[in-house]
Amino acid sequence: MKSIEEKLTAGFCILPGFLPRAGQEAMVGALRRVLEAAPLVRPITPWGKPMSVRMSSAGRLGWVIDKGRYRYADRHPETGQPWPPVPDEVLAVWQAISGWPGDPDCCLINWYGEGARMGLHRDADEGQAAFAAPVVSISLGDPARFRMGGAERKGPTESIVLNSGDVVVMGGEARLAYHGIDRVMFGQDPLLAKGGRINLTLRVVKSA
Ligand code: MD6
Ligand code: FE
Repeated sequence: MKSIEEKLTAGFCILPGFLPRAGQEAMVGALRRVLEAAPLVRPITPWGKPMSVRMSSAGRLGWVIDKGRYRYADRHPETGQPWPPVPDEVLAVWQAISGWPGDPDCCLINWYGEGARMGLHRDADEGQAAFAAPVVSISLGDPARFRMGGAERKGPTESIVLNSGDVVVMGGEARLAYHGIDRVMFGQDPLLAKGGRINLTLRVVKSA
């Protein structure tokens, strides 16, 4: 049987268990400090519905939904403060995997509670010049069913489970592929004190 990488798009890669448990715990500690300065918010979609996922960011830019528009902003929408720096533990993963000479501009932090999901989407707000860089994503906490597609929204998809410590890379042809989270298996992994799942996506941004 062909692997999901062969069937779908070149440049999509999963590194299962890339982060050992101690590294996951250290990362959660660093993220807790980031979220004290830049609290999670529940963005309202352009269709007026609150997302089920709660979001914040670290780095030069954060991804926000502002008056119904997706954009990168240099300040937190509620505190008005610049985003905290990306923790060193997170930068180390980017530096080990991305093959990109610089650091990411944005570390989007998504927190999934019980019942949260993320519809099929592309990460496409970073500007044409940024698409040469991969997106690197880190999963922490409860497992989730990740859906991976290709260049077309209506094209074939396949799903896989992402566990705590898994790292996903979407580069090359997969950089603009459709993907989403079908569901989170809430309460299965004790990494996060309140349960749930954190996903970090590290991106280079050239548009803002
Ligand atoms: C998630 N991940 O795992 C959502 N985007 O919760 C993403 O949206 C994502 O894993 C771009 C590249 C890798 C990803
Ligand atoms: Fe994404």
